[in-house]
Amino acid sequence: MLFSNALVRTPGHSVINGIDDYADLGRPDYERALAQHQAYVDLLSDRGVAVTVLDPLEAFPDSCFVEDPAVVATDFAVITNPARASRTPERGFIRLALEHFYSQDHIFEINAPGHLEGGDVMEVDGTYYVGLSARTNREGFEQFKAIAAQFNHPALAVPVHDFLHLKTGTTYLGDGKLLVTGEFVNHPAFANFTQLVVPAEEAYAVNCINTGNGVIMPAGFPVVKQLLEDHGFPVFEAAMSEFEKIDGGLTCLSLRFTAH
Ligand code: CIR
Repeated sequence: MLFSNALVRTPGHSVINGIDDYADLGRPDYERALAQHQAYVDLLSDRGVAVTVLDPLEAFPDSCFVEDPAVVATDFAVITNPARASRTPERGFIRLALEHFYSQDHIFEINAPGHLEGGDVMEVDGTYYVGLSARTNREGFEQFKAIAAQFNHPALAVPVHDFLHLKTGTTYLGDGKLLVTGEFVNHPAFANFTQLVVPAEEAYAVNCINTGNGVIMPAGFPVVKQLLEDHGFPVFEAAMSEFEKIDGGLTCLSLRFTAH
């Protein structure tokens, strides 16, 4: 297994007011979002992951997307500085949760004028690719790079133009295999990877999680499902329609790490 633990946060009723900068699919249905979230937790648990479920935060509509206010590694955690004002306070709450898993001196912070969101951080075998996007600026990247360097992890910046986050357009499956779509197809930063190219009409499904015990992908994307199966990955599908409506992908709903 590639990680032993996952942290998730149950969506509150306020999830219906989540930020929607990209999708044009209407507002989420709360009850359906809750059911999809529970199914997501069950899928991770069934794959052998120990899932910690945090209480909803009604004041923060996007707080179920726990991937953004933190980056978690084996040896350290970084509390990020989400760029949108409605999300910035999530950092304090995620810190409280991570203090159960990391000692204080292994928890670092990104601070203004730096901004960084975890959706922009893709770890590839100890190297961090960090998207410079509408949510992550150069200063946030430089702060993150300095923290990662303390633990001998390199960090590389990758400009993101067409997606919310880096991982909205590419995710790493391990073993040199990268799912890519849109601007990341044949991108020079990823020249040394085996690229699994996701067609534009299934771009949402580029955001997958390899548990090491099967790949979890969004339900309803047959081309990507076949692509993953052709590369030897057992596939497990999660219904994500309500989170897709507010630009949330599969990885956004969890922080994944190996507790020690
Ligand atoms: C937002 O715009 O911040 C949320 N509605 C969606 C966050 C998605 N997070 C992610 O891709 N890591």
